[in-house]
Amino acid sequence: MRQLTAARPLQPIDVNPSQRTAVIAYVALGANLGDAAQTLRDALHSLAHAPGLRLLTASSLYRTAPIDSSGPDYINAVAEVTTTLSAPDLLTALQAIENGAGRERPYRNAPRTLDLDLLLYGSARIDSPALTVPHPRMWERAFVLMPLREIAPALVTDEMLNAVSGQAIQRV
Ligand code: A4P
Ligand code: MG
Repeated sequence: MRQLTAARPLQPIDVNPSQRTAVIAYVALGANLGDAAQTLRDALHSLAHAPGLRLLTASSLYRTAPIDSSGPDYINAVAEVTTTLSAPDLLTALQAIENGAGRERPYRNAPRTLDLDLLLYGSARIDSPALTVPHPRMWERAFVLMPLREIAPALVTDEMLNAVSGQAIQRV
């Protein structure tokens, strides 16, 4: 039998993302420049086909008045995905889809061709410089809560919806 030689230092195991447990995540989609409805449909297609992501459900599209923002009305929606990506890698994937839609960032809350925000990542609470989950402003916004309630009713109570009932929103 072969003798064991001196132990080598342990190497970190490179976990293949495809072997990670899948997590359910919710993504908010918003746009108010160009053909916003078509951009959101294209973004849902991208979410369905990006590596490490599967689209489970998409809400209807909603026309919404800008909140703390300017320009034309927004089109908003929420998607439920399952992913084997870590939360930071999911954010990177979302930003790649935004960039593919010609997203520019002249200033915060500027009108945009496409914004993809990570609302929830399983039950994770994340507070890093680049990523805060749950999204800190999601509970203040009808353009998030209405589509989220449509696809995940257990996550949005009547009280939450009542709190944003003054915000203009209409299902497209
Ligand atoms: N970041 C931190 N946490 C997150 C997260 N959970 N998801 C960081 C996504 N990004 C997150 O985002 C700025 C930085 O936030 C990123 O670099 C990321 O590391 P951004 O998309 O480049 O800029 P932004 O969109 O101007 O900022 P943000 O925070 O997404 O804006 P908000 O607060 O989400 O507001 N009105 C209507 N009717 N519909 C809208 O969709 N959207 C906004 C954007 C304002 N008003 C709106 C709408
Ligand atoms: Mg954003």
